Amino acid sequence: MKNAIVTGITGQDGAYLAQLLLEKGYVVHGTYRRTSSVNFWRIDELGITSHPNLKLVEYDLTDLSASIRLLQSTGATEVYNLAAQSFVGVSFEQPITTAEITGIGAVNLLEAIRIVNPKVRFYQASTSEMFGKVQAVPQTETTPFYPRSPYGVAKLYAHWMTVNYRESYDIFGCSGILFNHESPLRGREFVTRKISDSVAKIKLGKLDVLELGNLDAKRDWGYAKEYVEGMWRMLQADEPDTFVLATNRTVPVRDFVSMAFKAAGIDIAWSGSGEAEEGRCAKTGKLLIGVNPRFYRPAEVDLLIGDPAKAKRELGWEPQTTLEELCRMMVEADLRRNECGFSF
Ligand code: NDP
Ligand code: GDR
Repeated sequence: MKNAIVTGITGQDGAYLAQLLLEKGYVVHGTYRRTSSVNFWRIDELGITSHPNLKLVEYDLTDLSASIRLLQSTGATEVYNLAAQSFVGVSFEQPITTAEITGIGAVNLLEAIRIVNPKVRFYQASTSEMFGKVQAVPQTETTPFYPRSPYGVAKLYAHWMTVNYRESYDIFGCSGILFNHESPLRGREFVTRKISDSVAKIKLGKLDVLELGNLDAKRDWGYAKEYVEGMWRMLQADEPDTFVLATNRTVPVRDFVSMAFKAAGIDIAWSGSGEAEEGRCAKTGKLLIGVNPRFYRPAEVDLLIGDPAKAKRELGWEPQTTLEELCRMMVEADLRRNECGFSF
């Protein structure tokens, strides 16, 4: 039986990846942090929390000794490192914690692999945030990096350490440079889910106005469930490598907002610009969207669009779900949840 570790099982990708691996017959050791109130709502929603092959393990990525014991006690042959302080906005407020978890944390696992069993295959959750102030359009595996946040810098360190362990110690380390991927399981601090949840609340009369930051930022948004399949394929390849997973379509935040309201049957009319921009219901004129500079970042990533050609060619991976379908799926899920008082 195949035996894998998934760090960050309480997160969006960890939940979907655990589900995929269980479906493929793996024993999955899913790690979660010890907190005063552990939160398994995602794996609960996917119905896998009590799966006999899912073993939940308390673990903190910043602890090297815990990383070594995790490798020893599970005997896993594949490690998917999805755990991170993953919110870009918070990384400006907590740059050192972000470096310790998101950067050094990955090296703790790489060291544990080197010490316990160098044959273990390792997936590092790298990110399009490493491209930051983009040096080429679209971005590929060879586009130069220029991160624009403490998060992006920490991820770039972890990315290069993965490449370095591959080249220095022959460790099967793959780096997946994944562009934004969303789903109904996305955290509510991220913009797409903040939007889908707020649209549902406005539709149900539970919220008046959705406040956002930079509406001009453009992102290449895909469906998370499809992206975890790409992670798995990377670790099944003959050779370890670096791959971009993306949709090759970029859309401004503003258009995603319009799309989400449309999915709830509301057309938006936009006016103004910058901090004075607003969106109103095209039919009633009611104010629904405003800009609050509180949500601006000290440095922004303006435009991301990835070219997943290498993943298609070498892994047979390509995205299937359109952004319109994804957005509708998220709004419908949040309408259902808000109708019954769900709060995550
Ligand atoms: P989430 O924020 O939803 O999940 C992050 C996970 O990491 C949570 O389970 C969290 O646990 C865990 N974690 C945080 N700190 C620690 C720690 N010190 N020790 C152990 N676990 C910890 O992220 P996603 O699922 O969206 O993303 C998965 C990975 O992919 C992340 O590394 C992210 O940076 C990266 N990525 C994500 C992209 C996306 O668009 N979603 C794109 C590119 C990369 P807890 O619940 O306790 O907080
Ligand atoms: P991102 O995702 O920073 O790309 O990182 P996020 O959804 O937080 O922001 C996307 C863009 O939307 C703009 N924005 C807002 N963002 C948030 N969160 N809240 C707002 O109110 C708001 N208004 C506008 C942001 O400025 C930004 O330009 C995500 C994370 O999952 C990372 O872990 C991952 O590596 C990258 O995607 C790829």
